Amino acid sequence: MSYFKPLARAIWMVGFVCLAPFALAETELVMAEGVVRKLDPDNRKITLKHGEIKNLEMPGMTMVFRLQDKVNIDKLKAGDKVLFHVEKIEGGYTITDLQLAP
Ligand SMILES: [Cu+2]
Repeated sequence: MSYFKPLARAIWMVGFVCLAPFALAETELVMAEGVVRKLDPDNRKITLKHGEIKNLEMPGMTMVFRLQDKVNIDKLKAGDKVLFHVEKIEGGYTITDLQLAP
């Protein structure tokens, strides 16, 4: 049964190499805190009073963000606390992930 060990190791290695990028992507998603000030669903925009955004080195302020198509704001209202991830896409600050703060 000694051939089992290298096989198990090989499977483990392949699994690690395949899953590592997903694990990295997960930890790289920096979430910032914000409070909804204004919603503009027609123009896919949202105004947030936000805390520090570490991945963009931006201090806290109130500003307008673009919303990526996949981000759903139907259930949001002014005053809601949210956690969100924002990236600079084509020169605009774009929210790519947003959820209600627990
Ligand atoms: Cu800002």
